[in-house]
Amino acid sequence: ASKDPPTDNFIFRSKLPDISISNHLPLHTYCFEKIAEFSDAPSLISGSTAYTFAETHLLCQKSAAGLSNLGIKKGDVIMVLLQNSPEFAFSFMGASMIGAITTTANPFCTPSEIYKQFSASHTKLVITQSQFVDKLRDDGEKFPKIGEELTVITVDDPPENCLHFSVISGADEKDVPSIDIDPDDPVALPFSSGTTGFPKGVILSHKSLISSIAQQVDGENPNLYLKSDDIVLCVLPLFHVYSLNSVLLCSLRAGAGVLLMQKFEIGSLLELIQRHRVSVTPVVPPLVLALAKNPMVASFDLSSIRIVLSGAAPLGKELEDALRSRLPQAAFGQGYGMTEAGPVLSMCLGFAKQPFPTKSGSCGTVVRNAELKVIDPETGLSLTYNQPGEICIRGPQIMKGYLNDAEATASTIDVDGWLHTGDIGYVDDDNEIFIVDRVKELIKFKGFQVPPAELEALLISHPFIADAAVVPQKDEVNGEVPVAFVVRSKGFEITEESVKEFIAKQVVFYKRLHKVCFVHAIPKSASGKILRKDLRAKLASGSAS
Ligand code: 4UV
Repeated sequence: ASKDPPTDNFIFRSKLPDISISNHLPLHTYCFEKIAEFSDAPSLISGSTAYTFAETHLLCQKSAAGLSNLGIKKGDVIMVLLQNSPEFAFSFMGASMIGAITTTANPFCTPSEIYKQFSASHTKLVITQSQFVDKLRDDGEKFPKIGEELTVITVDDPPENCLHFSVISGADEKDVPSIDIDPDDPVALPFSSGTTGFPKGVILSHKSLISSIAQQVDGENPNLYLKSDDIVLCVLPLFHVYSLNSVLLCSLRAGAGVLLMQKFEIGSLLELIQRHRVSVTPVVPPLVLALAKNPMVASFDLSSIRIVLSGAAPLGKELEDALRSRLPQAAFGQGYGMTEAGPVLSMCLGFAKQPFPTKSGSCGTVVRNAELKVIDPETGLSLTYNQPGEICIRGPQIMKGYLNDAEATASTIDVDGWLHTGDIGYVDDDNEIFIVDRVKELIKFKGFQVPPAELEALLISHPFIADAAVVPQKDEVNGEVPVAFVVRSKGFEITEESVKEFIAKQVVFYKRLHKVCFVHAIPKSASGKILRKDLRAKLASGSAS
């Protein structure tokens, strides 16, 4: 149902003044706009390879030409199914340069999860690693035949019928076709379940991404001050919008180097921070936990770190304080993002060039050139300082909408342009935002999205299961874990272990069930909606078995 606009508006703004944002440009033009100032500085660092900004820009142009030579046209979708690597950036920016759209996908997803994104996005070409190609050949799914109907490019040795990345990165940059790009044209298509239901394609335009980057790193006093001598850690996966936007795209724009890591391993992470003098570390709460608690940290020199940004999931104040005492020289704070919001809603003002004092536990202040309000979820009326309610955001950075889902778009962005986040929070007297709860279905395991609707559909497909509901349970290490309430079909026996296994076979690791509680019925409202609050309360009170 579409949300009625409230009758009054109490709007929160940044403490930083609005700036003029060049969001009439195509994304790649904007990101590389100031490249002459730092063309020989390192841009992408991966293993023993480093690409300067000039080399990065050239390889993006060559990839654009190469994609075009392979028949990719304006409006086409390519899927980037990669772990963090320089080729991720070349592919994404190359696609942007020819007006194509990148759907970023998690290579650790199962074939069926990848197929859903592949088919919903109408992907024309896939860029991946050889180890993931078999997922695109899975018999259970209807992937087109590789080499005949589907072009698959690998960044390492290509398996049968695949092409090597050099086919695109070796093209002549002069072959980039000249394309007219409208600011409202889509450029990125990450998938998110939003406030309800299944993962959906989130349409981010050139204008929305430029606006979001500018809100962070542009202006005389940028909210997130990145300098050309910064090295920014890129350990968070680039298929997630947090890393894509706040790490890769912001660094390209600001001239900061990006240190790419394929996976998180505490020893190599610490060693790399020390060796490359990493100065900015965007992380998620489980990484804060590792940095705050792991004894190995004491044996490394981490004095180069000047900013620790945590986002994508709630961070406890105690944990924040614990890491602060280990890295006393660093500004520590949070960003609050949501894929649909472009993604950043708020950012710690302690990261600004002229920083403001901030409190631990806060998610920062709303970004500049945007409006934030907090509404009473019952009445839709907006609330003032210190009153918790649903956070809504409006500005040029938010998504255009969901791909081919007008209904989901209308229930997320109201007629006045406000995006309803499904997060409950308040704004304090210093304009700092505190998130206290989530009213949407979404579960976040280490910051990864776990959409309950997806797990519920899988559970109900089991012949021995009559009904099911999945809700989050708080967890010290992972933040939240998915727990299922299951009603057995009459006369059938099924164990907790077999339900867990049934799901584990079909989903990426972070969607696995941590507990199954058998019940006689799933509590539902008169209209048939699962009463998730009741189930969450049951778990929290320990009365669920
Ligand atoms: O859609 P999504 O997976 O998106 C994100 C994006 C996080 C970003 C992005 C850019 C940044 O610079 C940054 O610092 C963080 O997570 O999930 C959106 C939901 O995740 C929860 C909240 O419920 C969102 O609606 N969430 C995100 N950040 C926080 C958070 C936070 N700091 N504290 C609590 N919950």
